[in-house]
Amino acid sequence: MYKTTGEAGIPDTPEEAPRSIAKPLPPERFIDYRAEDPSQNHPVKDPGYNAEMRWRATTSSAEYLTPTENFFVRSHAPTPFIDAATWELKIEGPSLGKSLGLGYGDLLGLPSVSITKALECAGNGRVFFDENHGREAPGTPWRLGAVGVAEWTGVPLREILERANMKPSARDIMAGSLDGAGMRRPLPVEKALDDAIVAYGMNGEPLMPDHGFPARLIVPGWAAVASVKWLGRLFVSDERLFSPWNTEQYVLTGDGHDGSPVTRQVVKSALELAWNAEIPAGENTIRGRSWSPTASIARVECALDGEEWREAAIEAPNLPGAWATWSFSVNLSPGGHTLRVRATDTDGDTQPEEPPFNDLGYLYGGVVGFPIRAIHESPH
Ligand SMILES: Nc1nc2c(c(=O)[nH]1)N[C@H]1C(S)=C(S)[C@@H](COP(=O)(O)O)O[C@H]1N2
Ligand SMILES: [Mo]
Repeated sequence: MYKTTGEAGIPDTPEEAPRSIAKPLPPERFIDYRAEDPSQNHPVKDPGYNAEMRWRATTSSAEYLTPTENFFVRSHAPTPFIDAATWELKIEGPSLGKSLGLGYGDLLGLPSVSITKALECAGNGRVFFDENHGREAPGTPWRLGAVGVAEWTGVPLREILERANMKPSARDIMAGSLDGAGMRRPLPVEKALDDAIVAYGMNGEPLMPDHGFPARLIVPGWAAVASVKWLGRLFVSDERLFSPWNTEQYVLTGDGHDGSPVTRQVVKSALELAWNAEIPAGENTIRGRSWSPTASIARVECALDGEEWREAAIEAPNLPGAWATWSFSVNLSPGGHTLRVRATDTDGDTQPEEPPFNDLGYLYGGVVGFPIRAIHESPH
């Protein structure tokens, strides 16, 4: 059966595992929300196992893909250690002609694809509902580092469902996880057949334990909660399926929302600088990235200290559903500045000034003003 083991001396229960996220989280590269961190504006010890990537030039400049060791982690339970030799993905349910059980070797033997896509938490940017609009929402106060772009390798869900002779009447697929969270998150069949994959590779390597080894879903363009890690079961039904993961959590409520599950992400932007970065006064090239759930980036505009919007120079690659890097030249007088950034994708979706609020603080796509402090260079 499914076996999680405490390999590498890292046990898998919170009591025994002070780390509970397996990979190193050096403070210069991550905000570790498991610890009270007085250097943060929002010190928090939240119930999850969450680590935010820091946006800064030293860790995210030259490479298009987010290095796996810098990729954010968001888990509801400690990272489990699953033995690939005994792992099995069960595909079952009334909408299938036959049930399947795929071992790790079976999965690796099926037709595969590699896709370069963003993976982004539903709550990325949540802190700005409070900071920019005075609407505080519960949950991890992510700034903009709960996102990364990776090359994901795996088997299209379509290939697996075809092998199980899925019936045309199928509607929903419940994806079940093997970690302590026991996630059960339904995915509509149309999205499953469109572009979802069962991924076993990330940036050319097997998945790391924190990111779902041996296999996870990747559901491109959708809030990352759909991309269930440590996948153990796919249950396919003719009925709409429900669990707390699409009725209580990860739903849009309040302010006129109807309680439906979070699906598609929104356009966002970030600077490749620390929050409140200090940079030399004078001519500067500011670099940043903008991303869209489905499209490429058509335009990025920046405005310094309330001046007019001017266009940033977008660089290649600019892959749909991933991100585009860009640069913008500014002349900074010594002192504090604010650089506002607004991206528009090739579908015409733009970052609004007033993003719609929802009670749980998901899908913050609003324009953010990035604080920068320009300082005199010390004479040499
Ligand atoms: N099994 C399982 N899958 C999961 C989660 C989890 O806690 N358990 N968290 C989800 C959420 S909310 C996010 S944002 C992403 C984070 O993926 P990452 O840790 O690989 O960056 O995984 C999703 N899949
Ligand atoms: Mo998330």
